[in-house]
Amino acid sequence: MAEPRGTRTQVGIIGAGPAGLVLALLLRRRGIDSIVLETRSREYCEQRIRAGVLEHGTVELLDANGVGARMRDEGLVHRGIYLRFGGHSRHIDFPELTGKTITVYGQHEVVKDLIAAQLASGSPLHFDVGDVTIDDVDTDRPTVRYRDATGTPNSISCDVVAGCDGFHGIARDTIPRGVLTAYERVYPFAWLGILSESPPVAHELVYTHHARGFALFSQRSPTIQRMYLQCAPDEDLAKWPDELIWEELHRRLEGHDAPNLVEGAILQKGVTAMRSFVVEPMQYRRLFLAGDAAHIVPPTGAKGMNLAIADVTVLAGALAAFYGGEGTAALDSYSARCLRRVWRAQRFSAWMTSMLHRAPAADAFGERLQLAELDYVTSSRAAAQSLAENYVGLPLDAHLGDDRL
Ligand code: FAS
Ligand code: PHB
Repeated sequence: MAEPRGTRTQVGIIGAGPAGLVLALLLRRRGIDSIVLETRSREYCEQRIRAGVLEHGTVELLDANGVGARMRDEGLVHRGIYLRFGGHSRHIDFPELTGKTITVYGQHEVVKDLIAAQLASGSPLHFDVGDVTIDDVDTDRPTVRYRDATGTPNSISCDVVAGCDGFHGIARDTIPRGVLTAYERVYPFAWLGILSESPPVAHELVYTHHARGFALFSQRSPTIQRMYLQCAPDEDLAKWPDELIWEELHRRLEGHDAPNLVEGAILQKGVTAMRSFVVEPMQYRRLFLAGDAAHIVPPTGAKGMNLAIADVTVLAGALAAFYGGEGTAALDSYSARCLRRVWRAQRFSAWMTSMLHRAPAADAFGERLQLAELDYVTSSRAAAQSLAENYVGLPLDAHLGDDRL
């Protein structure tokens, strides 16, 4: 076995999802060195279909940091969403309520753009690594050890390690037992998602509340759609032939002015579990957790990827202060600053989820409450503005600590 080759960098980044790649980009723009380690292949990361909605602040951040060109060309700028219930669709007008818009652009497209930028910059990004561990995390010089794509052992001595390795990564579990407190809610349903070659049902996203369950009609392009059906948490995909999926999507759209659902080839289908999860704190000594490594939101509020990017925006600023000679105050407050936004996103995502999904144990009273909530949020400006400001996203530079009324 070859001797482990020792490398040194300022920030070791574990994971090449939106969190890890945006962090590497923001650090590079500040002249801070990092190395990104990713267990999967480049192809896998670029083909993994996940989120689809970019908040206003996320779009601005990607643009401002030189990776927004294709997003601007191919992304779909949306001025609102539809909430469909009782057989009617009601529009929430984002610019009218917030002055902002969102952009529909697949997460895998964002990841492609970020990987291309990272590789073009010459900054290290290693795919297909294995056996990643974080050692000496209790010291000011943690070491990341891993096997590279050839199986050769390597080590990286860092000032700081960023755990951007998602919900199933190793960074969170590196933190000693007893340090973290986990908060979790697992929902009694999941989403059956498809990617189809078909036209959109409407010009913007349609979230539907229906007695048979929730459905979401999202988009990727004028010819590729992303749609979801609420299903059981242990749903057997084999019991969902294409024709049954289309039949159920039609049924959950039925009613007045029903949007026009045109069927087409289903290119991909899968079941996504629904959970809310947060660990506190999001840091331990020189290890900082960001994105899904620290929190998971149900996708109903389209927050997951945007929250990951918000975390690393805070972390990059704190690291710039640290390397700029301002000490560790910003690093020490990283977790507290992120968690205020994380819990605001958790609240919004849980609220959207409870308002729109049919809980298995739902009773008639509960369904009437949901319809009252939907009626309120589509007929009260104050309620609609609350939904809109959370959906388009809080400004990334919002210091949530000083916004109390
Ligand atoms: P990610 O999970 O994206 O990235 C972590 C990376 O770390 C991965 O590439 C992984 O391979 C790598 N990794 C793991 N362990 C490692 C190790 N030991 N060493 C090195 N690398 C390691 N959000 C929405 O807003 N809308 C949606 O519709 C939506 N749909 C989703 C569907 C699915 C199936 C899943 C799992 C998530 C979905 N999400 C959705 C949430 C998703 O978009 C996440 O919030 C987003 O990917 C978070 O980004 P990261 O924190 O970078 O984590
Ligand atoms: C998506 O396009 O994948 C998407 C959009 C909005 C959501 C969740 C997922 O709330």
